[in-house]
Amino acid sequence: MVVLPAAGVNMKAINWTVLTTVCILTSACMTQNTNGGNDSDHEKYKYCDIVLQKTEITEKEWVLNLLAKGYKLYSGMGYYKVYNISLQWGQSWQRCEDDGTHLLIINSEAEANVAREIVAAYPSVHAFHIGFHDFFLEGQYVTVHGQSLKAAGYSKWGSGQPDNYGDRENCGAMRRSATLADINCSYTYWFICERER
Ligand SMILES: [Ca+2]
Ligand SMILES: [Ca+2]
Repeated sequence: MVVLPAAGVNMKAINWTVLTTVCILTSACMTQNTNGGNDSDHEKYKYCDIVLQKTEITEKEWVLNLLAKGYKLYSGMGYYKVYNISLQWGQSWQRCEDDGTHLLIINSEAEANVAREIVAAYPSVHAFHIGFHDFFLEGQYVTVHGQSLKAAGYSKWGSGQPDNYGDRENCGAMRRSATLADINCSYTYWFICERER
Protein backbone atom coordinates (compact mmCIF):
# COMPACT_ATOMS: atom_id res chain seq x y z
CA MET A 1 0.00 0.00 0.00
CA VAL A 2 0.92 3.64 -0.17
CA VAL A 3 3.38 4.86 2.43
CA LEU A 4 3.41 8.49 3.44
CA PRO A 5 6.72 10.20 2.71
CA ALA A 6 8.72 11.96 5.38
CA ALA A 7 8.30 15.72 5.64
CA GLY A 8 10.36 17.68 3.14
CA VAL A 9 10.58 14.89 0.61
CA ASN A 10 9.68 15.88 -2.92
CA MET A 11 5.99 15.03 -2.95
CA LYS A 12 5.61 15.30 -6.71
CA ALA A 13 8.23 12.69 -7.42
CA ILE A 14 6.85 10.37 -4.82
CA ASN A 15 3.29 10.90 -5.96
CA TRP A 16 4.27 10.02 -9.47
CA THR A 17 5.86 6.76 -8.37
CA VAL A 18 2.98 5.92 -6.10
CA LEU A 19 0.46 6.88 -8.73
CA THR A 20 2.01 4.61 -11.26
CA THR A 21 1.70 1.79 -8.75
CA VAL A 22 -1.85 2.73 -7.86
CA CYS A 23 -2.78 2.96 -11.52
CA ILE A 24 -1.36 -0.45 -12.26
CA LEU A 25 -3.05 -1.98 -9.24
CA THR A 26 -6.44 -0.38 -9.71
CA SER A 27 -6.34 0.69 -13.38
CA ALA A 28 -8.54 3.60 -12.25
CA CYS A 29 -6.39 6.27 -13.85
CA MET A 30 -5.94 4.33 -17.06
CA THR A 31 -9.67 3.84 -17.40
CA GLN A 32 -10.31 7.51 -16.92
CA ASN A 33 -7.69 8.39 -19.50
CA THR A 34 -9.21 6.06 -22.06
CA ASN A 35 -12.71 7.37 -21.44
CA GLY A 36 -11.50 10.93 -21.53
CA GLY A 37 -10.32 10.59 -25.13
CA ASN A 38 -7.15 12.52 -25.91
CA ASP A 39 -6.00 13.44 -22.41
CA SER A 40 -2.37 14.37 -22.25
CA ASP A 41 -0.02 12.65 -19.84
CA HIS A 42 -0.04 15.79 -17.82
CA GLU A 43 -3.79 15.64 -17.39
CA LYS A 44 -3.65 11.98 -16.63
CA TYR A 45 -1.14 12.75 -13.91
CA LYS A 46 -3.29 15.53 -12.58
CA TYR A 47 -6.34 13.35 -12.39
CA CYS A 48 -4.49 10.58 -10.63
CA ASP A 49 -2.94 13.04 -8.27
CA ILE A 50 -6.38 14.19 -7.21
CA VAL A 51 -7.54 10.63 -6.72
CA LEU A 52 -4.49 9.89 -4.63
CA GLN A 53 -4.95 12.97 -2.50
CA LYS A 54 -8.53 12.08 -1.79
CA THR A 55 -8.34 8.35 -1.31
CA GLU A 56 -4.93 7.76 0.20
CA ILE A 57 -3.23 10.67 1.88
CA THR A 58 -6.19 12.74 2.96
CA GLU A 59 -7.97 9.76 4.43
CA LYS A 60 -4.99 8.90 6.60
CA GLU A 61 -4.45 12.46 7.70
CA TRP A 62 -8.14 12.71 8.39
CA VAL A 63 -8.15 9.68 10.66
CA LEU A 64 -5.04 10.85 12.51
CA ASN A 65 -6.71 14.19 12.97
CA LEU A 66 -9.82 12.60 14.47
CA LEU A 67 -7.77 10.43 16.81
CA ALA A 68 -5.78 13.48 17.89
CA LYS A 69 -9.06 15.19 18.73
CA GLY A 70 -10.00 12.34 21.03
CA TYR A 71 -12.24 10.32 18.74
CA LYS A 72 -12.16 6.61 19.37
CA LEU A 73 -12.48 3.94 16.72
CA TYR A 74 -15.01 1.19 17.28
CA SER A 75 -14.17 -1.52 14.83
CA GLY A 76 -16.70 -1.96 12.04
CA MET A 77 -18.72 1.01 13.34
CA GLY A 78 -16.92 4.31 13.19
CA TYR A 79 -15.19 7.04 15.14
CA TYR A 80 -16.96 8.47 18.16
CA LYS A 81 -16.37 11.20 20.66
CA VAL A 82 -18.36 12.28 23.70
CA TYR A 83 -17.93 16.03 24.07
CA ASN A 84 -17.91 16.78 27.80
CA ILE A 85 -19.08 20.34 27.37
CA SER A 86 -22.69 21.48 27.58
CA LEU A 87 -23.97 23.18 24.46
CA GLN A 88 -27.33 23.77 22.87
CA TRP A 89 -28.32 21.27 20.20
CA GLY A 90 -27.50 23.59 17.30
CA GLN A 91 -24.12 24.43 18.77
CA SER A 92 -23.41 20.74 19.23
CA TRP A 93 -24.38 20.14 15.62
CA GLN A 94 -21.91 22.84 14.57
CA ARG A 95 -19.10 21.46 16.72
CA CYS A 96 -19.35 18.05 15.08
CA GLU A 97 -19.50 19.70 11.65
CA ASP A 98 -16.32 21.61 12.49
CA ASP A 99 -14.65 18.26 13.17
CA GLY A 100 -15.88 16.94 9.82
CA THR A 101 -18.19 14.56 11.68
CA HIS A 102 -21.88 14.68 12.61
CA LEU A 103 -24.03 14.31 15.67
CA LEU A 104 -24.47 10.63 16.41
CA ILE A 105 -27.01 8.77 14.31
CA ILE A 106 -27.80 5.37 15.77
CA ASN A 107 -28.25 2.99 12.87
CA SER A 108 -28.59 -0.35 14.64
CA GLU A 109 -28.79 -2.17 17.97
CA ALA A 110 -25.07 -2.80 17.62
CA GLU A 111 -24.43 0.93 17.38
CA ALA A 112 -26.76 1.52 20.34
CA ASN A 113 -24.47 -0.81 22.28
CA VAL A 114 -21.49 1.30 21.27
CA ALA A 115 -23.37 4.42 22.37
CA ARG A 116 -24.12 2.88 25.78
CA GLU A 117 -20.51 1.84 26.10
CA ILE A 118 -19.04 5.26 25.34
CA VAL A 119 -21.29 7.05 27.85
CA ALA A 120 -20.76 4.44 30.58
CA ALA A 121 -17.74 6.39 31.80
CA TYR A 122 -19.97 9.34 32.76
CA PRO A 123 -22.55 7.94 35.20
CA SER A 124 -23.76 11.35 36.37
CA VAL A 125 -24.76 12.52 32.88
CA HIS A 126 -28.27 11.44 32.00
CA ALA A 127 -28.72 12.71 28.42
CA PHE A 128 -26.70 13.66 25.35
CA HIS A 129 -27.57 15.53 22.18
CA ILE A 130 -27.55 13.28 19.15
CA GLY A 131 -28.37 13.73 15.49
CA PHE A 132 -32.11 13.91 14.95
CA HIS A 133 -34.87 16.54 15.12
CA ASP A 134 -38.38 17.40 13.95
CA PHE A 135 -37.73 20.93 12.71
CA PHE A 136 -39.37 20.27 9.36
CA LEU A 137 -42.65 18.76 10.47
CA GLU A 138 -43.85 18.42 14.05
CA GLY A 139 -43.63 14.82 15.15
CA GLN A 140 -41.73 13.67 12.04
CA TYR A 141 -38.31 12.89 13.40
CA VAL A 142 -35.46 12.77 10.93
CA THR A 143 -31.73 12.38 11.30
CA VAL A 144 -29.28 15.18 10.53
CA HIS A 145 -28.92 13.41 7.17
CA GLY A 146 -32.65 13.73 6.52
CA GLN A 147 -33.66 10.09 6.97
CA SER A 148 -36.58 9.00 9.09
CA LEU A 149 -35.43 7.26 12.26
CA LYS A 150 -36.97 4.04 11.01
CA ALA A 151 -35.10 4.23 7.73
CA ALA A 152 -31.91 5.04 9.63
CA GLY A 153 -32.36 1.79 11.52
CA TYR A 154 -33.11 2.73 15.13
CA SER A 155 -36.14 4.33 16.73
CA LYS A 156 -36.24 3.05 20.28
CA TRP A 157 -37.85 5.85 22.28
CA GLY A 158 -37.60 6.19 26.04
CA SER A 159 -40.80 5.75 28.02
CA GLY A 160 -43.20 8.63 27.46
CA GLN A 161 -41.15 9.96 24.54
CA PRO A 162 -41.52 11.77 22.27
CA ASP A 163 -43.90 14.07 24.16
CA ASN A 164 -43.04 17.50 22.74
CA TYR A 165 -43.18 18.69 26.31
CA GLY A 166 -44.45 22.26 26.64
CA ASP A 167 -44.86 22.22 22.86
CA ARG A 168 -41.19 23.14 22.62
CA GLU A 169 -39.18 19.99 22.00
CA ASN A 170 -37.81 19.70 18.48
CA CYS A 171 -34.35 18.31 19.08
CA GLY A 172 -33.02 14.82 19.62
CA ALA A 173 -31.24 13.39 22.61
CA MET A 174 -30.17 10.02 23.85
CA ARG A 175 -30.50 8.82 27.42
CA ARG A 176 -27.80 6.72 29.05
CA SER A 177 -29.75 3.62 28.03
CA ALA A 178 -29.44 4.69 24.37
CA THR A 179 -33.18 5.27 24.24
CA LEU A 180 -34.34 8.40 22.44
CA ALA A 181 -36.04 11.52 23.73
CA ASP A 182 -37.17 14.79 22.22
CA ILE A 183 -35.81 17.75 24.14
CA ASN A 184 -35.88 21.53 24.08
CA CYS A 185 -33.24 22.68 21.56
CA SER A 186 -32.07 25.46 23.84
CA TYR A 187 -31.24 23.13 26.70
CA THR A 188 -27.56 22.47 27.05
CA TYR A 189 -26.22 18.93 27.15
CA TRP A 190 -23.05 17.05 26.43
CA PHE A 191 -23.15 15.52 22.96
CA ILE A 192 -21.76 12.75 20.82
CA CYS A 193 -20.12 13.15 17.42
CA GLU A 194 -19.65 10.34 14.95
CA ARG A 195 -18.03 9.53 11.69
CA GLU A 196 -18.90 6.30 9.95
CA ARG A 197 -16.05 4.15 8.83
CA1 LIG B 1 -24.19 5.83 12.90
CA1 LIG C 1 -39.58 14.93 25.43
